[in-house]
Amino acid sequence: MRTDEPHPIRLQDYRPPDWLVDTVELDVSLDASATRVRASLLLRPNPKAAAPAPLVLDGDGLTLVALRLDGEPLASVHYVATPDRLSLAQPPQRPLRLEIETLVDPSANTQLMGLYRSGKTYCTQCEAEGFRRITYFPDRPDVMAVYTTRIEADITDAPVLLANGNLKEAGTLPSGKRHFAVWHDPFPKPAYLFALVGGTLAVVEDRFRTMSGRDVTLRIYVEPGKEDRCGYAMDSLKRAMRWDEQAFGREYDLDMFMIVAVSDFNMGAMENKGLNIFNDKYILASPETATDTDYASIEAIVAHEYFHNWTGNRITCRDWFQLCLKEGLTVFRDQEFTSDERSRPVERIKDVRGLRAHQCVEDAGPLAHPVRPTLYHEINNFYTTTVYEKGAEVVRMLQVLLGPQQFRQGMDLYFTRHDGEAATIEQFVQCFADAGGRDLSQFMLWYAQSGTPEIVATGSYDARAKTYRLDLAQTLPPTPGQPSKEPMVIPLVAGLVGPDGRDLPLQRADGAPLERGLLTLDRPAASYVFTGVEQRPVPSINRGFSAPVRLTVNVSDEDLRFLANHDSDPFNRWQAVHTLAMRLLVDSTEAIRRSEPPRQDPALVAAIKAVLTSRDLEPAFVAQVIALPSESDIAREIARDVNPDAVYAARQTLRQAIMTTLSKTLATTYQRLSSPEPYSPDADATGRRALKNTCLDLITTACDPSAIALAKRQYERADNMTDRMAALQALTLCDCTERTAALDDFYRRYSGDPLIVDKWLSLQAAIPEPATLERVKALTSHPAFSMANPNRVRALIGAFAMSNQTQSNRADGRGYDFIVDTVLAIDPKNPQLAARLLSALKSWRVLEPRRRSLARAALKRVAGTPSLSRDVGDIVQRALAES
Ligand code: 0A1
Ligand code: ZN
Repeated sequence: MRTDEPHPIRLQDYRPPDWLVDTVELDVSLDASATRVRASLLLRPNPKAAAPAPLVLDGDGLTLVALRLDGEPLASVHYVATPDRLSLAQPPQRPLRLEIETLVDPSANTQLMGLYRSGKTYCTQCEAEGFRRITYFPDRPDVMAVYTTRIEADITDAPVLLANGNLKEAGTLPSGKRHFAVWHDPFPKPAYLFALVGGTLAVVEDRFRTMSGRDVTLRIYVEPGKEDRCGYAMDSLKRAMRWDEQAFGREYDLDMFMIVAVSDFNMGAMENKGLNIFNDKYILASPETATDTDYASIEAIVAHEYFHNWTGNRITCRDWFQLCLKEGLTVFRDQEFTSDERSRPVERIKDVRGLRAHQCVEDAGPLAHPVRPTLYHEINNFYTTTVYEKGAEVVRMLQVLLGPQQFRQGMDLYFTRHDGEAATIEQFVQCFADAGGRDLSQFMLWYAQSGTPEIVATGSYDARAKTYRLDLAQTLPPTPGQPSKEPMVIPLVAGLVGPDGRDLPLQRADGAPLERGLLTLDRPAASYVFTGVEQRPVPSINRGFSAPVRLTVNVSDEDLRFLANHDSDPFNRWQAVHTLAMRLLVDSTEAIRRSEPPRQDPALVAAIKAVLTSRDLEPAFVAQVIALPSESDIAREIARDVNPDAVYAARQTLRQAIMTTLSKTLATTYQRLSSPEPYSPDADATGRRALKNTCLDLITTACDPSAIALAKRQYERADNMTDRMAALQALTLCDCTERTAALDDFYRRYSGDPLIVDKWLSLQAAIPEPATLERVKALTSHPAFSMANPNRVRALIGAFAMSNQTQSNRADGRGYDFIVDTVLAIDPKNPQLAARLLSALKSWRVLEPRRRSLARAALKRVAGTPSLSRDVGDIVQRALAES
């Protein structure tokens, strides 16, 4: 493990590299346990660095076999090679060629970083610091080189040989047993975008004509036999390519774009230049094997990786602190793509729900960090929802502030000004400052200050003066390392909704209209007065979630119900119902803890009924409205002294009230949406299924026999995985014989398909019953489970830790013990996976005292374990730190 490196790494210590690499020629001879890698690097001193400098190359667990300088073997007095570093103390200060031979063992690589095997396939993962596990190299993103890769392998072992760029040459060696392929990527790139693949793979091919009329070959490589499950990924890729041309003027730049799907992968996918490597979960889909959610993820992730070609690859990051430069921006772009392909309001609601469920929780806990961190111990731990999703929100705010046209001009400027460079956030934001002719220095605080800003909005109507006054105040809570903060620039899109449901014109005191309804709060507090307001309006603030803040407005429940019916902004229409439900659920949770009866709110149920029966709303939107705040949403709102059992009980009470009061409406909606049409993954059909299955979920709340029969019927008759899974999920939430039968049947049907077995594991891990812990433990010995496969671990143990609030937070602490035992078992093999699992415990401080101390004890046990990986060590240190 890499323990001897100097840590932490700080942004302020950034220095340009001493040496640059112009070209890399790699010759990789694949072998299961002894792959020989010959790297020939053309290096030169960096004119921007202080010369003369030693030459220090990064390594990670490497064995040096041979070293030559300018064609001559280098005597051992001239260099020092350790597994982690190759250094030449006094290299000649001129361009030089270094030839390095290393031996690596892909079969022994359980970290899934560098060159490893997924099944029998050889593949690589180099982001962030995996290339140094293949050869010695200045493994930092500001060293960009042109790569030529020759791969050699046994023909039977690896008939397909792929690397970045275009295929230059291929052939069989004289023995007839081995063959080779040479790939050349003309675009200079950082080492983290390098990839190669070798194996027995089937290919699905298509074509795309770019806007300038060039033909690009598109290939998706999968395990043989799975070719018929690549159609949706290919279709998504072509739509993403077209969209990037239309929305951003960005064209693909190589003759070939390849995707390889593998079964063992630490993350979702990787944007290696011209050769994306994917977790097969995000490629393979057919109506019988994938749910609507799977289809949507495939579309979003294929697009995300493709969009990286411009935001990440052509323009990369100067250093890893700038990770959000590529990730926040690319998430913003994939969210925009999905909004254009599907329903914009529904996507916004889903994205914000995700942001609140994950990012706001991270921002409120011990792992909070700025969108651009300034210090890290282990960069792998910064592929976070803050860098990705909050990073996307920050880009979105630039768009809100500048308006769509100037925003696009800023993006164009960024692409022309920085193409081929390794850039910084300052350079990115400067493009928008230049395009918009404005000073964005205060805006930079969004990158530097962690924590979710809290906004209090107080509105008051003066009937005599016909004015409406809005007082806004912002505070930013302290976060680790940041006890006090500066006021931020907060773009709040607002409207005043008149009694007839229409927006009133927003006229400032000086008579000027408020452009785009945008209030920009850039001080601790500000007041806005609107004139000519004839009747008392209801304020609708932060429309479309224009700023990622926590907003409290002094509106009554009655006003919220009015907004739920009338707000012209669909996001705030959804938000109004969500806020009403949240108010009730928080009150009820507190009542239950005091052993009092939970509060009932017939008016909320009536508001839900109004949405359910409204004919002008799209089903996907209605599904979002009736999907109540989750248990973790409620816990986040309560924020301290949380008892997950009380939260669960409060939520169940509201579900029961909806189920009993609206049983007819739910049943008719369910029936109306049960369509005999063949399955299609398009947005409309997906929305109808989402609403139907949300109704089913409510109908089965009390597990009464007729509801169970309905779920059972849906399970048996389903012609697609979405409906079958939804029915199985409803059944798993009821302790009944039908549940056991359906779970057994599901396994029998799909035991040969690991991605479907994952669904079976996740459903069982999420059952909110005390027996679940033993069930999950037993499943770890099931033949279908493997601790070595990240998808299996996330499906079973990740689902237990992250989506089962009552059982992972059992009052006896055994949930924490189990999670921690698993983390410690996985850590020696796959530290990244272990660290991610451990971060499920990050919110331990919000729990009620008993659970809090049990969770702390479990974390302390991790902290006290010798030889932790840097990944797990870093998470546990931060999780326990007193801030
Ligand atoms: N850049 C990828 C995410 C990614 C990061 C690290 C990985 O290695 C374990 C793999 C993928 C993305 O944003 O899609
Ligand atoms: Zn990405």
